[in-house]
Amino acid sequence: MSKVFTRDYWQDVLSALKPEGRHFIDGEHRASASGETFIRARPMDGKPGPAIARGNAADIDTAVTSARTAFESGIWRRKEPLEKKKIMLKWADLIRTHGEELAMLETLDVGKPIMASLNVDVRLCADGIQFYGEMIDKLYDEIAPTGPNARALVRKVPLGVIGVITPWNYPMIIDAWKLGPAIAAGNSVVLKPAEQSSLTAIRLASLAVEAGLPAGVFNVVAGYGEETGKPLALHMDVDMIAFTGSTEVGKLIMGYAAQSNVKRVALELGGKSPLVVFEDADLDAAASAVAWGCFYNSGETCHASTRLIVQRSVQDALIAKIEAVTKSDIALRHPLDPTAQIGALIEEAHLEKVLSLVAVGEKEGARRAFGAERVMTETGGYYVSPGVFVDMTNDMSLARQEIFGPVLAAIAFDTEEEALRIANDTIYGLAGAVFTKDMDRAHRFSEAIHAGTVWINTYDMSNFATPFGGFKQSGFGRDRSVHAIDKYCDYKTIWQQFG
Ligand code: TXE
Repeated sequence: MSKVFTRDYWQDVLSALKPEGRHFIDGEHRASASGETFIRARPMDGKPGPAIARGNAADIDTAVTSARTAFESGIWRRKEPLEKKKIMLKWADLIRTHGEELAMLETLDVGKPIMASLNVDVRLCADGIQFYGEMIDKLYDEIAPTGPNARALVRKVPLGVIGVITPWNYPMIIDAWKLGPAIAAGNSVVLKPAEQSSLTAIRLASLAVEAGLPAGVFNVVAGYGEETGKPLALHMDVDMIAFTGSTEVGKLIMGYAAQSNVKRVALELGGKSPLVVFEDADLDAAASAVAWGCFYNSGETCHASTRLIVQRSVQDALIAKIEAVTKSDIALRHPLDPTAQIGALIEEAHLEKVLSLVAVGEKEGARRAFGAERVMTETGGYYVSPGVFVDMTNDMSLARQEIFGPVLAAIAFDTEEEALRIANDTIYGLAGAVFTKDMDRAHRFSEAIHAGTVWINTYDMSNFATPFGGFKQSGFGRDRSVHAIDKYCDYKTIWQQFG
């Protein structure tokens, strides 16, 4: 019989939870060298969360030394590929077995609905570790063409120590996107989770060791960006930083890499993705895609479809359908309510940022069609209802700035050229979509939108086989797919001469 998840059930899981907030370094939990911790308000109700170790440069240094020692010893990278694969697959299984616990830790930190944490975040995290685990014994090196008296091996070798800095919106999924390929390639990792969401990263590390990953291969140092992320990115013994976060901090990371040891950098940054709807489109399908594409995870999604670019003749009809879908399908409720489709925003400061951007938008002349208001104040926590603004032009701040909340900017167009110009008029290039029944136009458009992913007549469909990442100021380097492994490796030529 399948389990019935009720709010009481999840409340019991939460009551029994004992979150571990210490770093995970060299195979064990450790307090900060300074002894300091910090506490955040829980997004779901504003009550104090668990104490988290407050890392600094000393903790980063210890973790990097542990990662370097593990790498140089060869204890992981020189292991038989089949053995490494078994460990990664066991790790993925342990993530699934501890799914409810991990889901609750994620919901506690982030405020997203518990059923989404369980069915989406935990599942995709485990699938990601499994995907890269399965690749380990299928990676071949190359032999380059040479003359008859030579043999040139082109080996793909791990880089060494990878620093991973992650955001708070999808902590477990983004961790897996980076840990999977980095560790499968034979590297050691020091992960610095966002200060808002440390708990699942710390638990993933202890589960990795339980699965058999040698101590030091995967370390987690919790803490603030300036205090832990910066020393990690400036560290002279870190070979690469894989970062997901804001474009602003992404630029700092490039600077730190240049100021220190020319470490490599891969950046997955912000977005302001266009979703273009032509008048011949299936408006019901488009309305559903727009609403889910923009409002899922309360809009705290880098590739959210935040700019609706809609042909003027169908604008009113489409907005009415988006409102209907949003109100009937996208239930905003307490995150422990199993019927919740969206929950709280990450923290009070972020809620205020979202509401102040909305206020600026209204001052600039954007008209609220519905929503985008603070709600559920009686529960405590930080809740904003999904909302849509119309009468907009693409130069208004609601259309240009990443809001990272459930706020859609709708901009009308008359011609295909105008739609394309508006779609590409952004500093970002993470994702985009076009809705039309004219397949010639769909393909023309999908080629012309400058973005790492373009969907036709759908939004946010993906799997592990497809690369994810951005053009322009959305960054560079791709997560997911077999190609993600390449950025954690370097080519090494070994030329052997005969006779
Ligand atoms: O991101 P930050 P924040 C966007 C989104 C959001 C805004 C701010 O618009 O509203 O960014 O979010 C670490 N050196 N995205 O402030 O600051 C930090 O501790 C080294 C889009 O949370 O970029 C965290 O681990 N590290 C995005 C990580 O960087 C530093 C997801 C991201 O934090 C650092 C998140 C420093 N000087 C926010 N300063 C996406 N692409 O999905 C901070 N960090």
